[in-house]
Amino acid sequence: SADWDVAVIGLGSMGSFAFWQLARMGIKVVGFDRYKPGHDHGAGHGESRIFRTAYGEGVEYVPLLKEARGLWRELESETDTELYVETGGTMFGPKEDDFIVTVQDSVEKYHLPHKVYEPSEAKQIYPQINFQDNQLAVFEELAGYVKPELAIETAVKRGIELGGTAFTEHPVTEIEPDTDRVTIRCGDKQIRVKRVIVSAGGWTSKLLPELNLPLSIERQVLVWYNARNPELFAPEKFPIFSRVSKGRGFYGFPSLDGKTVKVAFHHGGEIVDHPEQVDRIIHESDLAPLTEKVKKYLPDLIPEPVRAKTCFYTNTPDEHFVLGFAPGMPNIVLLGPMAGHGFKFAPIMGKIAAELSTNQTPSLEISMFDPSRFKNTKKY
Ligand code: PYC
Repeated sequence: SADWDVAVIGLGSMGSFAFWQLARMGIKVVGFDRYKPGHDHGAGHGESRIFRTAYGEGVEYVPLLKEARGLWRELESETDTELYVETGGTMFGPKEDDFIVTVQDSVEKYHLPHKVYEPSEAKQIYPQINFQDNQLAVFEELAGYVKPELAIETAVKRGIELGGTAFTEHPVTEIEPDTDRVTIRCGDKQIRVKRVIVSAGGWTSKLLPELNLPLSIERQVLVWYNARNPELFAPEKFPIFSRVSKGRGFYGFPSLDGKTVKVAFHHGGEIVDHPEQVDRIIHESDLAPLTEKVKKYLPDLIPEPVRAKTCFYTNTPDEHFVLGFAPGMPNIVLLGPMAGHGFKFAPIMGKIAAELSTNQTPSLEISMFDPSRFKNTKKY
């Protein structure tokens, strides 16, 4: 017999939500994390994460996002905790950019509340952003930010309240599937379960090296700048934004503390093999290029960084997520990695992983995330 029905390995951005969903379904669930949920060693920290539904990464993501938005609200109301603040969002970049074109396709196909502006009109609405002449701006209403550390802690806590067991600061060292059960080793603990959800982010390849997943870990740096007039950047007045460009995007948030504004580059970071190799020291070379972007696009910020933190993405070659049964391992569900744009989806991804691990049909279409699509792809 199995001690628990389902084990979730990694109670971070995705696993915390799978843990909550399983406990909510009345499943005997056990979760493990090498750190304390809400920690800053992985990819689930930084105080704010973007939520948006007009999705430049693919129109197929929109139904998942609509469902995710509802589930964010459900966790909030179950726990009486504010986790998602809807500020609206603006995506802007060259008119012909694929991302901007797909953002427009998604708002049209799914009738998402939005407006499309030329730069001069956009500047009148958000004078805090210096939109450039060749750019188009799409404003969407169903966008804002979520609070990553608080969300992870809240999902785990709620899962425990609903009957889940969590072993935190317990690194799992081995996952061994046999015909109808999976053995998990963690220090001197050894447990057997029916199904395992691996939501270990950057640690996935270390836990399941035999899958040879072509993942790469990319260092990112989050930087906070003081606003000259913080009122202008209050969440009621300033949206999340994403300046889209090929290669290296630039994004930011309203002020959460009434003083500073967080901005960062999207991609363009150093690639390493393992999360522990991510350089957590901040260098002048991390800050200077971002400060140039601040000067160009956000002239109301004082262009001197006041705080910075590192983080990382675990990328896939096609930049789409991983969600589905591990190839050749019918008792193991891979929940991620999420290729640097997954946090907003955590509640729906967690729910679908919970469904897969309990033999239910996934509530939404996920075939584009099938882990077996990398069969013939080498690590890059
Ligand atoms: O999905 O908008 C996003 C995002 C920004 C930085 C990382 N992901």
